[in-house]
Amino acid sequence: MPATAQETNFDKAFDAENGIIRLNPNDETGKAMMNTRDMSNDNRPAGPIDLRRTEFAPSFAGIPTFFKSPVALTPEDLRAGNVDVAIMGVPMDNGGYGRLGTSWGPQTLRIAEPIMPGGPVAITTELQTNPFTEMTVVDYGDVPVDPNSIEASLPNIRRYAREVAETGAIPISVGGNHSILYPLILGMQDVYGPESFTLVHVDAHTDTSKENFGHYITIGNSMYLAVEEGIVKGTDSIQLGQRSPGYGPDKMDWFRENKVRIYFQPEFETRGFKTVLKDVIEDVKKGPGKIYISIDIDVLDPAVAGGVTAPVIGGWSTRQLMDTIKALAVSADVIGMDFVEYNPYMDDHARTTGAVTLNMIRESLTAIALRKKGITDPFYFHPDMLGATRSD
Ligand SMILES: [Mn+2]
Repeated sequence: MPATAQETNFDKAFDAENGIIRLNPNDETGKAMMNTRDMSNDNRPAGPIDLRRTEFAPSFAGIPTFFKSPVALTPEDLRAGNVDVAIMGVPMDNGGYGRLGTSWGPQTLRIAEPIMPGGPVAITTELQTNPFTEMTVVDYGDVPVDPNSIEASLPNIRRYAREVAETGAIPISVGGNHSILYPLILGMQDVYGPESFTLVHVDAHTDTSKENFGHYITIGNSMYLAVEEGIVKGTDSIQLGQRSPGYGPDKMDWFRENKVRIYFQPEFETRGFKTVLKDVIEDVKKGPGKIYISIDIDVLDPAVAGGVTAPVIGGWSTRQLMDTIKALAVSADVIGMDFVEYNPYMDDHARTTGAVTLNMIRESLTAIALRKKGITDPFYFHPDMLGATRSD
């Protein structure tokens, strides 16, 4: 029997007049992809699972996890292991426009460590601190996302951020595109309350569009929503490194009206990087004392990190980004971080951007460990790095 007009998928899928994209909530393949599987028959005690066969293996060997960290799959694993930091992938792509490929970011970064010595045995030389012995760090696997829809992925991203934070662990989310910032900070709000933290957004783009192409949630509006929806105060919304085309006087009015603390790239160039960074730290210190840091890797210059969705000229050096991460993460209690927009399909054959991104995640782990040790100087280096080994 021929289907009537109302019964075709063509009619069911999209109601253009009302702007409604419909899904089938009963589709079993969708549930299998998005819902947590039943682990009751796994017969294992709760706690992190070490997948290493040997105490040390070079970066290219072994089962890939972030920094060869143990794996945790549930909040019970995090609690049983007293986990400090849970690194989780959020393999969300761009919803269909731009240079696609960020969904492969997390999996690629798990094997992006460039050289030995890698993994949990390595100390961060400049800071003489090993984050993997100072803290318990795990790979929390990936948040189940719907590759067809940013919108349909929002609840899982928010829930996973919340469930990690509820255990007291810090979620470090690895994108994936920047749309994930909105549900991630909603997860933080669920645990810590509205306007309870400073949000620092390091990015070539401002991500302050109201909407994009009729869609409420895209790669370009997390920072707009963070302020407009009262997740953070305007004065606790700090933006660093913005320079991409497309922001005219109307957007400047929005920054002024909402008292957003935005530091456009020309200010770094004019006043000097460290001078501006000192002001940023003063802003952070005026805030609630908790900080969420979102790093879009495209803040870096395309010459050093071109493997991103939307490269913008005139960007940061790796040194500037690592110093910024350290300054921020030792100046307040980090409640969450993300590293987004790494796109392995746009990377070079040496996977330079991937290695840079993974190194930056490592810098953030070390900075969090520094603060736990009581070091709060935003420009700290270990004295041995500043000539102390030469003194008699
Ligand atoms: Mn960006």
